[in-house]
Amino acid sequence: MLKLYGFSVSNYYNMVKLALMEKGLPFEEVPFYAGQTPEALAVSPRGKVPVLGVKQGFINETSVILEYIEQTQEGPSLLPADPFQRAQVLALCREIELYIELPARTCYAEAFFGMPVPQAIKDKSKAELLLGVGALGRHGKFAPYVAGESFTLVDLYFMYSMNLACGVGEKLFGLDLLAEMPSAKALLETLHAMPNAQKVAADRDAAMPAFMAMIAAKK
Ligand SMILES: N[C@@H](CCC(=O)N[C@@H](CS)C(=O)NCC(=O)O)C(=O)O
Repeated sequence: MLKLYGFSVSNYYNMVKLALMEKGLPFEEVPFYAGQTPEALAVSPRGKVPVLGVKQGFINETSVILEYIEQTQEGPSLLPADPFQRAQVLALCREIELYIELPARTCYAEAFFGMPVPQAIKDKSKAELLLGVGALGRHGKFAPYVAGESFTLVDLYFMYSMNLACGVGEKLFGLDLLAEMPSAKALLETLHAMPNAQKVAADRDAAMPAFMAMIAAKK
């Protein structure tokens, strides 16, 4: 059986978890906080989660895990068969990760964990986020899903990166990043209301107190 290593508070972990659930695949969750110990690095070369355990070994990096699952497992496809449409979905995933998730992530410490982030980093994050959201507005279709008619891998990136980026925008910059994208905003709500997404959120909420205690202990 597939093993999903990571923790329920991780947004990247939750992208893979929801993909597995939407495809109706059995999997085992293995609690794993990663980090820089030799044991963790033997599972995840950069000490990040998630990691997928398969019979031959470990697969890291969310985008690679998601494509591996698509290529090897049963269940509804989360990538278009047409190569051009598939490229659009994969480009959108990359754009969300590089231009929304990563700039927002530089501010998670202050936005979500009360740990101040230097102003220069916040300024850079804000500028990059605005450019990233602009790109998503130009490339995304939101009709009704990010890439068009079907739920695809980019909806996972959108759900779990955009919600945190919106949190950063609101808490640190007083900005509604989706103010000019009403259909994107509506989609975000619809996606998070999906039954499996609700289960993922319930697991995240249950795991949050222990995670916050771990962060507080590290402060
Ligand atoms: N590029 C990685 C990023 C994964 C990532 O940043 N995961 C976070 C949790 S959401 C993590 O492992 N953080 C622990 C750390 O950086 O030490 C991927 O796509 O899987």
